[in-house]
Amino acid sequence: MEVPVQMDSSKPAKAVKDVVEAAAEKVAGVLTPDVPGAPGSAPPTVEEPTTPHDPLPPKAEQGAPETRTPTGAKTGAPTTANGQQGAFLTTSQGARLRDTDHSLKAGPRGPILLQDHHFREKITHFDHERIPERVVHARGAGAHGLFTAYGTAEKVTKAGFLKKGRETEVFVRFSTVLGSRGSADTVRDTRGFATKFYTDEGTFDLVANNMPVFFIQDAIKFPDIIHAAKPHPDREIPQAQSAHDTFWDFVSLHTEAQHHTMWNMSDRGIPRSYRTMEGFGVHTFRLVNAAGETVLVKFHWKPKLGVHSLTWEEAQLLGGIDPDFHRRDLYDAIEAGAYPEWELGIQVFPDTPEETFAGIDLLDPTKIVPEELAPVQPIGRLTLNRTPTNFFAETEQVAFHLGHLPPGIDVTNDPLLQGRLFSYVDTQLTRLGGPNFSQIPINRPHAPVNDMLRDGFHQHAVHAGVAPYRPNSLDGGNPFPAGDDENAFVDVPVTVAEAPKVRANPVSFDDHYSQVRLFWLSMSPVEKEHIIRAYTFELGKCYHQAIKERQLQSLANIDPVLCAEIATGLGLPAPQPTVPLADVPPSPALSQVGREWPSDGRMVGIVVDPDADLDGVGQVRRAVFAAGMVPLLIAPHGGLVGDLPVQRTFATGRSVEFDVLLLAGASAPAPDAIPAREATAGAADSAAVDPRVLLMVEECWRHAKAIGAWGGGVTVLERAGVAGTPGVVTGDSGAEVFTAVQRLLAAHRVWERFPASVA
Ligand code: HDE
Repeated sequence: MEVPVQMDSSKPAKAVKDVVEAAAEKVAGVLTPDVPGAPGSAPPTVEEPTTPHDPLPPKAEQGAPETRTPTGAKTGAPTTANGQQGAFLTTSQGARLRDTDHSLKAGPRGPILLQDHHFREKITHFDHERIPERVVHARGAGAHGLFTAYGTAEKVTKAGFLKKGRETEVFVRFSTVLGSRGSADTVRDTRGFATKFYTDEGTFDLVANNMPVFFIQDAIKFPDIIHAAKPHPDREIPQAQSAHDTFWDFVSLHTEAQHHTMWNMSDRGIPRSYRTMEGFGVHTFRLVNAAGETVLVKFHWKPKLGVHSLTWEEAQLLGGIDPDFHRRDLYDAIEAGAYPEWELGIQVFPDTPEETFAGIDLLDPTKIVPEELAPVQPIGRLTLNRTPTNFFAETEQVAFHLGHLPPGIDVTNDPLLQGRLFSYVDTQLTRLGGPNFSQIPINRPHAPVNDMLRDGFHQHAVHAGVAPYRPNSLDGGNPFPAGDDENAFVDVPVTVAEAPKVRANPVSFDDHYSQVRLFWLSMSPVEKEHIIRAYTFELGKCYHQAIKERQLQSLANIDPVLCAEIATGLGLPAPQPTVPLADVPPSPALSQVGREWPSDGRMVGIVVDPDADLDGVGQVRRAVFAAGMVPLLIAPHGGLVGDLPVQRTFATGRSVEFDVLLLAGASAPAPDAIPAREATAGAADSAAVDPRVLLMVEECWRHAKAIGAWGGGVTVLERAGVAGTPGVVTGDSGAEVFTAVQRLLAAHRVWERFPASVA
């Protein structure tokens, strides 16, 4: 069927309606499978369905927690068994209902009767649908996956799930720290990266962040940093950001926070995607092997796609245009089959009584060990391949805890880690309403549970036996402690040096600047410039000059150029350092620029208009899919252009959704365009380009994204004034242009477009 595409600008509404109606039949069934993101597993009908049928299956890429009993046994039931059953509406007790739209009243105009048990059940349950959001990391998104061990850690740990070839189910929850549940994804913040490994020897939770250091060295200060960073208590603003006085008041007074603060001000604070973040366990952990030998380790997640960030302007625009950007990106990538992948690695250090490596205190969570000194050794691969079936049941109810450790992995005396061992269970008691949160489906272990813990709110288990105590004879002595050869978790008997009870830190914790300088010196010029701009923006948003001056003092102690640039932006003098500048070699591994990575799951915006080379566009679209990326067609109207389904219109599309922009057509102003300046000035312009397309080009250019054009698209580049500049390619065909931009995409951005002003 040929689709008439006429854009009669005098009757835009009618023209669009005609196109939509003509295309409607053709669109059904074409749009849904093309690009990820469609809600539901079947396209809806226009008419309200009237025939009862069983619930639709989940979407193909969706998974749910494996069906286990509350005590860890496999049930064999399908994962859909925890979902709603049957074709008919029922009460919560399974009685079928005839009507759920009218409350039971004393006559059509009368009051509601107290008798209406269905009304009361429905409303009461609704009234209690919300649970407290997490006190930190409230905003997050989770996915299921698989961890496959390489076996390279076998020498240092007896953990069974790290034995060669072992596959372990996992659930990962990514998060921001500061914002409320409904806050935007792309704010400047640290990201959580928490992984639950359902190992057959007990669950292992690696509760990590995308930054390797933390603001504080002792857990007792966690409420202080969080109270300072969260919105001000009087007006409850600003939401989900650190650009405010209380945050900078705290970090400038509390200089051990300076290292983490610089990570936040760097591009790491605004990741492009969860898929392009590193993860760090932060603390040093202790591994123990079958012979009882121990090593100290730091855990690292390395993303297959490289570490890649947004620009600050992209992050801000996305906060309004698509506050769910990271969540959508994660789920769309999985749905498109571009499964996010990371390698788990460890830095290994000898377990010496000093617990230091190369002079770095391994118990200080404000310090890293540069990879150049201790390489990250890969021990397994994580693949996220299923999205949750139900956000609340899985992402919201998942409960992580650092004390969820299998035999072979143990903790150290890092005072931050020690405090976390208390906090995570404690917080779940309130958040998940009682002590039985490990029985919620997403938290159920995949190992037999025999814990003698009993009763409590929401007890799902039906325990048999009469003697949940030890020792007993009434249950035949069950359950028994596991012997040395029965794979028990044994706390490593580390010697604790005799010492007075004190509220104090080791002296080595007092160096607050040398590693911040190390991070700064490791950045490429463009990354340094981003850091300068981030500090200048954040401090510029503070009201009080005293706080800015205090923070400038810390910056002077890190680097004079950094301090001077920010001081200039703030209109304040740059102070002199009060400590000698550390003489530290840079760690090139900390920079995210200068290498090339695969581009799976990246978004390719393709601007088309009805006069574009649609055959060429079709070929490029197929090539984009074949390259494991997702093409989004952007056209003057929705529906179809030729045979091709449109995903964005000039009105709904915005550059920040794409990693690269291709222009296949000349893109004359669409009927719903707010006229360009030339038109309002009365000058007829036959070569006019839709102003929203021009804006897309300008933004992509400013954000150092590759741009390609062929055919009529080349004139758009010329109108935008970017033709011939770095990273802007043209060619005779779409295929040729796409090949060229693919190469540019491997470096993430066209970095040379902005020569940085700092060396
Ligand atoms: Fe957390 N942290 N944290 N944290 N944290 C929580 O636990 C806490 C710290 C991290 O997706 C809470 O279940 C203390 C470092 C992640 O569900 C709470 C201290 C690192 C998540 C808590 C820290 C993290 C949390 C809030 C200082 C990186 C989200 C809700 C000693 C290594 C997990 C909850 C999810 C969540 C306490 C510091 C990572 C209150 C006391 C360091 C990824 O228990």
